[in-house]
Amino acid sequence: MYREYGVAKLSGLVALDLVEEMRVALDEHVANPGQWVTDAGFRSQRCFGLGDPLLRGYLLDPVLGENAARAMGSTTANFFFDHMFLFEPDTPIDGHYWHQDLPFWPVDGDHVVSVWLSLYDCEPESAALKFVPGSHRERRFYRPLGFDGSPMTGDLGDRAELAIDARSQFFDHAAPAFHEDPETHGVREFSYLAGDAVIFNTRTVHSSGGNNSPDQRRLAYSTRFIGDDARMMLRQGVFQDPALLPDPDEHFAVGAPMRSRRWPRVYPMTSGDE
Ligand SMILES: O=C(O)CCC(=O)C(=O)O
Repeated sequence: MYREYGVAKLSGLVALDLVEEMRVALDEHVANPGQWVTDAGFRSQRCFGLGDPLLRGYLLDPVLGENAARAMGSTTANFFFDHMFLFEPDTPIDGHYWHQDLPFWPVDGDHVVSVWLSLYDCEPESAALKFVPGSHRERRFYRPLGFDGSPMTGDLGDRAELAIDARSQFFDHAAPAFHEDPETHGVREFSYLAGDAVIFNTRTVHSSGGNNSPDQRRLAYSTRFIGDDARMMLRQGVFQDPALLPDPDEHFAVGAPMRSRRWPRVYPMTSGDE
């Protein structure tokens, strides 16, 4: 399923008692956001979970890592980063924000995967994540835009000179409005119960349609993993999230394997690991 469609459902991934504890933990981070926050009508926050004992336990759980490794077809899975998305009730959006994740990130490869966990029940009307199955097989990316549709440019600081001309990796346009003709594009909608997840290739096009429910909250927590073939990459002229670069004292070279103390091995565990 995952290999063919670039997405697969993981029903009941997390038990309800842990879901409830995670809601509380995530709400604390919503109230006290760290550095990496975006508000586009809905809240997106990333790279905060490892400092939180409860969330850290979830993010580095070897069972989650094994799911990721098996889906990717990789012998290993390293944690890459965590990313929370919150739509309060009645947060409609104008259209969709169809996108692939990989071109926003300083990484390349097929072994890059996300596990998107829903902390509340959600339906397509209440911002359930939907997908364009098979879009991970397209070797080019749509031009990345911000969640609000604005163009994004990246400031890579000292590392800008390492970025490569990646124009051949991109179409010259952003993702089409797949929701306007869902049947032709085979758009796959899912419904989620709290604790359900989807695992998806970060080349697979995805979006929600905003939260049109007057009373249903939508909170999701994505965990990103990297596997054997993931390589460091910086692309000129597109946003390459600076939160995801290795620490400044660590070696960075385009094409090099992903090695950083920020990206701990989750699967397989070796003795001495957490
Ligand atoms: O939860 C959302 O609405 C967006 C999720 C997403 O884009 C992701 O996890 O990569």
